[in-house]
Amino acid sequence: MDAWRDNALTEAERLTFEKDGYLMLEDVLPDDLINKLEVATDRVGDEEREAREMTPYERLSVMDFIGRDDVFMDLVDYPKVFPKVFGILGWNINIYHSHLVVTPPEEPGNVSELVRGWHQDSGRVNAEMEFSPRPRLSLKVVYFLTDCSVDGRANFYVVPGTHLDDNFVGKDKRKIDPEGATPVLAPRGSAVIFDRRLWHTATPNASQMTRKGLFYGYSYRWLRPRDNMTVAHYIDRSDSIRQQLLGAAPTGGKGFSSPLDEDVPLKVWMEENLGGVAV
Ligand SMILES: O=C(O)CCC(=O)C(=O)O
Ligand SMILES: [Fe+2]
Repeated sequence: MDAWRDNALTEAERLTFEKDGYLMLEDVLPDDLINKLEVATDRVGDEEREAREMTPYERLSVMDFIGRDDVFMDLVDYPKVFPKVFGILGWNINIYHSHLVVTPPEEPGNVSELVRGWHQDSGRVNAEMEFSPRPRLSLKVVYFLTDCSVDGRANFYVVPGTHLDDNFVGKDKRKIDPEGATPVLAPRGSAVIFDRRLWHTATPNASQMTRKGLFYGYSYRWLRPRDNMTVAHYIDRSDSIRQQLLGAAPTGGKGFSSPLDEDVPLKVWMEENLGGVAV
């Protein structure tokens, strides 16, 4: 895991993330890995499209996908990206949610309504947290398997720097682009890390190219998972840090909020490799 040390979050990256609410990392996935991820994504996508009786043109989102193929596990603690995640959130974390999104080109002849759905992530968390600005609590990493470096390809849209503005988009304005709406121009093989509070939306695909993205959500271990996290079949095959990230049960009842070292091997690794870890 020397690679984790070599890829630690830099001060410049931290400042970008704190200022903009997101961070793009280009060229993190090599071609052979992207190809394997694409095969697995297509398989899961085809299975779901059939089960849900969807047309080939509809946007497909599959939650809780990471336990559906070995290759998806490679991204849980991916060396070029995961150090950024623990650099931002610290060590008491796990994956709490995942989704795989396939956005095909629109049906020929269909005039896109360009519908947006501007939001902050996490549903009721935003309604029930009384403090403003609301706390970060979680973030997502999106791995782009297809090239979104050009606008119009179902790009992930954000308004940079809005993560501390709880009311940036009013309830009745969620379907139109607010001022500052920006496509994240992410090339194939890049990863984008975003703060759950950043105002963002999916967009329609006006191109001839299917967009494929894999979303990995990381949160503090004391937050409840946002999907079923069907990964028990991977626990025995995983090293201890990956077990932590997959949400392995702690040694005792208080282990999510007051963990022992055995519950959080990532903490031990950080102390041994990065020197004195705070709190
Ligand atoms: O598919 C997208 O571009 C956005 C999905 C989204 O809103 C999310 O993952 O939180
Ligand atoms: Fe979202």
